[in-house]
Amino acid sequence: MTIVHSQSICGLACRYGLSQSTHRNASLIDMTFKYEKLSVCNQLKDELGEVVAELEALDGQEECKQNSKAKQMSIGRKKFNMDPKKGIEYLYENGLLQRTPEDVAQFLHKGEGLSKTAIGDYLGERSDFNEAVLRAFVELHDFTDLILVQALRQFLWSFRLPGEAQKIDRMMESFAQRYCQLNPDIFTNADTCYVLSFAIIMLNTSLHNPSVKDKPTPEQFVAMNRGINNGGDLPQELLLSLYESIKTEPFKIPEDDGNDLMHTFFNPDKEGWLWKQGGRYKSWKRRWFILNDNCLYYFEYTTDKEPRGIIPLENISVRAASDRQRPHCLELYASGGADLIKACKTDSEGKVVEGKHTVYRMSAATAEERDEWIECLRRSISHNPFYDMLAQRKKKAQHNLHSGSH
Ligand code: 4IP
Repeated sequence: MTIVHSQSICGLACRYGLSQSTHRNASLIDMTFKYEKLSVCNQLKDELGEVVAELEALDGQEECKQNSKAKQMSIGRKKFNMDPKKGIEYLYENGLLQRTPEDVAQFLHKGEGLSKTAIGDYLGERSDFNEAVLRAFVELHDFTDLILVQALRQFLWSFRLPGEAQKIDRMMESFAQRYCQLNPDIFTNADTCYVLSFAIIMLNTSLHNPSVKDKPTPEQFVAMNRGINNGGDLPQELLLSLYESIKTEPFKIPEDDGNDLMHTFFNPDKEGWLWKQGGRYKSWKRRWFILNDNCLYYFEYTTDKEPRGIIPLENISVRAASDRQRPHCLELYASGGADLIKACKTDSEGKVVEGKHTVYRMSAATAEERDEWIECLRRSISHNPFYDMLAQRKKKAQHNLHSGSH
């Protein structure tokens, strides 16, 4: 810039026929200088104008680009909420997401504008890629030094658990592994963490759902979780602190759309009066039945807190039956070779004893009611593979000790 400037002054002096002596004329030099400055300024101004115009044009393009990216992102989110797979594909195609599990996991974890149901569905999907996304997603949660309830609160808030048993299983397994990885000294294995996580979710339901009449006590909660730590018991203080945490603060779950796990546990599938025939003595008693959590409960009165009997719907089938004494009968019978149906009841002295039924025969008020019960029972028996998986997992958690010690 300095060089250009001095050259221009010489050029100007020549152009105006100014001699060296005239150069010495201060005012002329001053004038020349001013002129030069003006000229350079004008030149710069022009150049600047061009640059500004160019920048403005670029800005416009960038803004346009950004606008269209933002628009595409919003379309992608909407697509994702309607069909997660299609939404993700759309975001890839428009360069808004990289085809890596980590990038997709980040996007889901951030969750901006995304439906938690859709996130849950995508994460639970069975495919190598989705499972890798699930692992990356779980890794974005930091559960270090959190008690299990707090970790579950955080995890279950980031998406909505889908209703499908296999999906729940995969997600909770990843959760348990991650929790144990970050808190290696609490459980002897991830299965224990998994089983206890479910015990907590169910406890939450039992304690806070008004339709569950039978609220477990802290002692019952401790008893329910006996032997799940490699065949040994978890510290009682730990179980009591989990119980206390759930009792004082229920889980905050993403809003219910009627298809999640909480819904499965919260809402009885069916309830109503039926006549039930005794096991050994075939007298008929009118009982209030509630079908829930893959179990059939019966009560003497609708307001009773304790059921008289509980029939877990495992290894059991249901069919219509005819009876000489009662109309519209249905019966539950043991399938899978067992003679007696696995059940428990409270006897006349108030003790909990095993049931003595090879068949539970019930009579409904109308044929329609009988058919409804049969249908609901069938659905409950067949639709919930989750309980089998949980039972298997529990067995594994209880027997790891034995296999581990050999
Ligand atoms: C009883 O008959 C009742 O029917 C019981 O039903 C029944 O128990 C008993 O079966 C049966 O002997 P009595 O009242 O005439 O003695 P509930 O408990 O609903 O009153 P279940 O097992 O059906 O609950 P057994 O198998 O315990 O004899």
